[in-house]
Amino acid sequence: MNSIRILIAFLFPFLPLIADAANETVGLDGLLVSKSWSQALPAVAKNGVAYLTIENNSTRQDKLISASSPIAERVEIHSHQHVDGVMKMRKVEHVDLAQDTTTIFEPGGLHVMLIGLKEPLKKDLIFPVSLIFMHASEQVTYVTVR
Ligand SMILES: [Cu+2]
Repeated sequence: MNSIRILIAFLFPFLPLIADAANETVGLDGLLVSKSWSQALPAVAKNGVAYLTIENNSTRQDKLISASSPIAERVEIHSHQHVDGVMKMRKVEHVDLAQDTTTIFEPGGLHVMLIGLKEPLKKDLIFPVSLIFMHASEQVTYVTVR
């Protein structure tokens, strides 16, 4: 069954059916990526943002070190910080994922920055984002636009 899903996902990367099946992915190393979503944006938008949740139930601390997606030219990991009373986005080199913790990427906090969108973020679109960790193997999460 899994190999069929992977084959279909390969042939139709934006097919909603597959995303439903794969919305929660657990790596062999115990990292659970879930609740991946993005905000719909006008077609003129050049950049978008994705949010997700990472649970580290593995036996060691880990780090998210990078991300990529076919929907954007470049993907960065960002945080929001108050600088002189103004919220500013800042690129972070990695996100620490301590053992037995849940890290939530959410509006006003950590987010996956999609720079140079190749396709508009229309409601109900689903696109893959690959997450690269220091220890755990790479994981693909399917982001739903809402
Ligand atoms: Cu950002």
